[in-house]
Amino acid sequence: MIRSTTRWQRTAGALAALALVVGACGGDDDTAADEPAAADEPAAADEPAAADEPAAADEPAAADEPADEVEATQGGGILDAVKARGVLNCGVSGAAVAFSYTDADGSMNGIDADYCRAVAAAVLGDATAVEFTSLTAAERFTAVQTGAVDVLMRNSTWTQSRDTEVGMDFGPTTYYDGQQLMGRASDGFTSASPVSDIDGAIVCTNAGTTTETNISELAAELGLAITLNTFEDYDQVTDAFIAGTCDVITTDGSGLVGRKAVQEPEGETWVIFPATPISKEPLGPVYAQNDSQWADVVNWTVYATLIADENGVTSADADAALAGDFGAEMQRLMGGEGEKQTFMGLDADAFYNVVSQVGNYQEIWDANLAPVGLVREGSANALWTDGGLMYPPPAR
Ligand SMILES: N[C@@H](CCC(=O)N[C@@H](CS)C(=O)NCC(=O)O)C(=O)O
Repeated sequence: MIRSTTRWQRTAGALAALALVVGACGGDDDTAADEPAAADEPAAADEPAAADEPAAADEPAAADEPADEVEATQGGGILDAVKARGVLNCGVSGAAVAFSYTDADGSMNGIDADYCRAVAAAVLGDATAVEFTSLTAAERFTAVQTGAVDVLMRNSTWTQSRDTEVGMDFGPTTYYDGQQLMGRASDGFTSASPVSDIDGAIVCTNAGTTTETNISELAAELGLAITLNTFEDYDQVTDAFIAGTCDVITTDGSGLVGRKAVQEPEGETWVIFPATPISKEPLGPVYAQNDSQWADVVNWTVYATLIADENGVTSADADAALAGDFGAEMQRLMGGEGEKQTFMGLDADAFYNVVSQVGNYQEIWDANLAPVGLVREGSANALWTDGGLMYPPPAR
């Protein structure tokens, strides 16, 4: 299902830089405020609500519980299937700013889209050999289970339930994120606003996410009365916010920064709070369980971009790295003396193709996340040598 290009994508180019810092708002929709809905139970998340009708809170459903009749058909052999097909089927959002969104020219852009290209470069030697499939949060894991996609690069949080009962395996985290909320400064929020300031508010997000379960649980713990409305995708969530039918929207902080950068209306100030996210959202590749060869391929593709970053090897340096100018580890990783790529069913130059065609992690960041104002320095996404959590194992 390929989404059409939306109005906000046309403005994606005109992005204002914005640091990952924020402000705040308060429920000013009096009607919502004085009839607090039973907000502690999240909507039946996997039931995508009718497009613009928010799903009201009733029976909680395990957000991404797969439909029983879905038969997991991926018992291994994904690498050979992709090689035989000559194209990588990659699941993305298509509506997640800076992560995966369909550009005005129809191209798919963002850090998740670039990691789809990196896997295609590693397996097929061609970063363009990707078939992108846009999936809502509620649809995404079924597409992995049924083999409709070989890998999911869709700002998906690694959780215990997804890594077990939902039948997924998770690759290295490509973006350490955390859930935050966004409201209007004109409603009184500031970047220091506590979560309790949303008491009585209509809070909106997309269905099938950790987002809705996180905010429901926290609201219950804090004894807040919120009305939680969920929508099929984030375009609808942001449209409802702009229309004023939502007081506050919530998702991963990076998603709010992206939406603020491309959709904040003239004369209105959207602020993100609280300063410390309310959850851990380690976002990364997702693929079917029980295929360790495919897991190695996807995992080491991500590690290759981080090891190149560690060694300061950019896409322009791939040849010099292959020649040994950046040391033995980089020479191995590029396919030179003592290469290890062929032990996982790849060509020796698999990661040479990744770095030369897509870039290292910093280049991928600069191309997709920096334009919306996401700052890597000082964040959990910095390299371990700079105080962050990015710590790829050694290529030896
Ligand atoms: N990381 C969370 C949330 C993922 C999520 O769906 N985020 C939103 C906001 S950025 C999104 O991708 N929206 C795009 C869409 O709805 O397609 C999860 O894995 O459940």
